[in-house]
Amino acid sequence: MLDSLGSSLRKTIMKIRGAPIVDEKLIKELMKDLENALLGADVNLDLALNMCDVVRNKALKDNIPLGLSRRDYTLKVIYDELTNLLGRKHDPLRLNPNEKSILLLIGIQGSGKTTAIGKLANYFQKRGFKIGVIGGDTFRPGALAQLQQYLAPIDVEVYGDEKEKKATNVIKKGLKHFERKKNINLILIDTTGRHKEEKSLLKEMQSIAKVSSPTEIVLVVDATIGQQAQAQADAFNRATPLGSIILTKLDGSAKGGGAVSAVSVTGAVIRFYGDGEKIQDLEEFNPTRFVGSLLGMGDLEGLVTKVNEAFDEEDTAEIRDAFKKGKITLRHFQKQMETANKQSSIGKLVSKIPGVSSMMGQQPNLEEESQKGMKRFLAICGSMTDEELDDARIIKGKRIQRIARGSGTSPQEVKQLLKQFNQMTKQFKAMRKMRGRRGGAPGGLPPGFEGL
Ligand SMILES: Nc1nc2c(ncn2[C@@H]2O[C@H](COP(=O)(O)OP(=O)(O)O)[C@@H](O)[C@H]2O)c(=O)[nH]1
Ligand SMILES: [Mg+2]
Repeated sequence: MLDSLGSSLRKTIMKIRGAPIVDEKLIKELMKDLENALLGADVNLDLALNMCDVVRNKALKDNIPLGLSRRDYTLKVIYDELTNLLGRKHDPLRLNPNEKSILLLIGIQGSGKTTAIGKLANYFQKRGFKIGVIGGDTFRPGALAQLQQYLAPIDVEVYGDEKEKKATNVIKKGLKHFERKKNINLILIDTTGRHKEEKSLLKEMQSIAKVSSPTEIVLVVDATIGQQAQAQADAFNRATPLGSIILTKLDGSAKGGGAVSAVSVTGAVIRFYGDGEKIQDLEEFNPTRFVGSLLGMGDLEGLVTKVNEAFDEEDTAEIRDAFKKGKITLRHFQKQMETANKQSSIGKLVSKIPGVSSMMGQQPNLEEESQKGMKRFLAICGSMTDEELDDARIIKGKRIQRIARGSGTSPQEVKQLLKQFNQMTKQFKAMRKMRGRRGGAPGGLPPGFEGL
């Protein structure tokens, strides 16, 4: 899944980054791509269409936060909605090392229970737990040997009894065995799961849960079944409040996206996913990180944080209000520049995504220049008093000298900034008049103020 869904999503992202303009036509096209990518991964049709609708509406209709491009905003919306689709919240499995925790693994035959037992043992051993495993699969010949063999490299004790045919008996005995061992603080129980469907599986679960009082019951779901996982997850989720889910075989499955979204829609918690046959092939399921790795963007989490910072509704509203009243001050410009400053670091983050900078045909020198100008502007404003920021007209003579000294610039540079500011306010006033005449349609706004 990480390959097929990931690569089609990455293509979509590249398209956004590479397009000369992000307009309605492009967004429509992107939504078609997104839809195909999701359906190709066996995501349920309604879920996929709904997600595309949300992205389309947000990308086209939302007020783009001040200082952000529609491009970055659209990217963030896609990221958010994918995260929503694939997991909603991050809910890691936290076990108390001072208690004996018991995890009971259930799941249909071949779903990957025994493998998951080994992976969990390895995972928690690395985190300082002392683990005991109970081989509760009394049905499949050689099941105990498979368990012992898989666990051999990490030196974990496996309790089993080949002669005992009743699973609940083995489990009872195993629990007694580990009860005596004071240092063991995590017991993992493997089960048979010779079932092909949920009903009998849940019955078995109930009888084993009765004799083992597990801390958590973990349903192991094979992700290659795609959106069919929903029925299993749903029945399980309703049967036990102790439940969580491990999705296996996400490495080999083209339908993984369908499985993840189908489980997530039931509200069941996915704790881990398996992405290989080896004992270390277990990942904590963190939706944000998961989507990040799908999109092949390690930096995307950083991007989202930056975008969220830039999305300061209050500031936007305040500046919009000032603009309406024709009362733009240097302080508004300062805020605007601060936002733009944040945005340019977003641009930097985005450009770190492999291949993006060449597609955007970036000119590093130009960016550096504007960066310098922005820094200078912010330094000059930073040396002004509140009074000056609110009314630039009073900035003359000695004040100019003082501001230049305080900001490490020259009086010429301060004057230059004031001149620019005057020109801007004139432009604003002219625009307000035009806007009034045209009945509200905003004309072309000065750079950086498009979001107003
Ligand atoms: N590629 C891949 N194979 C897996 C994964 N988890 C389990 N398997 C394989 O799936 C098969 C069934 O696993 P097993 O643990 O015996 O399933 P059980 O019947 O539920 O105990 C084995 O061949 C495992 O190697 C996984 O995350 N990725
Ligand atoms: Mg097994």
